[in-house]
Amino acid sequence: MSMNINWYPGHMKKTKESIQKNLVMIDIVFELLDSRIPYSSQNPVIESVIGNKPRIVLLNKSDLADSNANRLWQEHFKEEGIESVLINSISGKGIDDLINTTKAIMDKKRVNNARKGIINQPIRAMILGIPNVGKSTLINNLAKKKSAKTGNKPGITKTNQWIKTKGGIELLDTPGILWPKFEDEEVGLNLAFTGAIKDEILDTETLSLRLIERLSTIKPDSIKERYNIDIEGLTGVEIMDAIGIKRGCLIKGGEVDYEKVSRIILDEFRRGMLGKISLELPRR
Ligand SMILES: Nc1nc2c(ncn2[C@@H]2O[C@H](COP(=O)(O)OP(=O)(O)OP(=O)(O)O)[C@@H](O)[C@H]2O)c(=O)[nH]1
Ligand SMILES: [Mg+2]
Repeated sequence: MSMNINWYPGHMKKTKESIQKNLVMIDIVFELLDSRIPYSSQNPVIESVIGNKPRIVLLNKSDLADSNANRLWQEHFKEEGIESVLINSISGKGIDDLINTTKAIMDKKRVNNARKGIINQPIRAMILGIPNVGKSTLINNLAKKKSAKTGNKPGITKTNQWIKTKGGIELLDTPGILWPKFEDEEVGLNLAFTGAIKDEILDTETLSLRLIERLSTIKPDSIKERYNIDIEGLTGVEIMDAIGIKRGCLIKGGEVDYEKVSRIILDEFRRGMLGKISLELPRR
């Protein structure tokens, strides 16, 4: 599986350098991960990108993940000495927790500053994450009002570089887009299932078949309940046939339209219609 389409070594180097330029201005990094795949959705060299900057892991799309798995991931990060917060960037759930955690981490610095006579200094943060993990959605939710378009057109001054949020936190208005992992097939599939990488990586039918196979192993009820079919003893293709028939995805001659049924399965999974499903658990 080739996933190295948009990222090549020169691009990664430039990305890292431009993020590091911004890091100089900030106090803390909000590292956005997908709660369903916290391992697969983490940039492979995040530590070397941010150096010793404080960070909080934001387990985003937590509404789509299994709540028990969410808890296990939080414990996992805690064991690694990393603060994590469960977030739903659309509803804003978890944002208060994020603000409180940020303040707690930065409190030492605030006390030190106060000693030096520096008071009311805002905490400055920036968001980092791989494509599609929810960076823009979170920025919009944190911004009290819709931030003005700045862009890099000539004549438009970048005045809105910092977005004021609750609790005296200022957020850099442009997130850092990091490259995803592309070392193994399992990670690649996880990224593709959740929509982090484009469907072109793998044809839709194969991707959907792999998802069905995965779900029938980790959470067979998700398929049974959503499509109202008994999948016991069925192969992946037979399950797709059954879903195709249920959904009327048929072409002339009564054959199942695999393209159509594949799209339905992937789309419904990504929108959480098959339930709250975590594809990864912390490795022990
Ligand atoms: N269910 C759910 N969907 C989310 C959440 N956060 C973001 N999304 C959805 O995920 C998709 C991607 O969100 P964006 O905010 O565009 O992601 P991004 O990281 O800015 O993506 P790029 O700009 O491409 O790097 C959108 O369809 C969002 O609505 C969340 O917490 N829960
Ligand atoms: Mg974006």
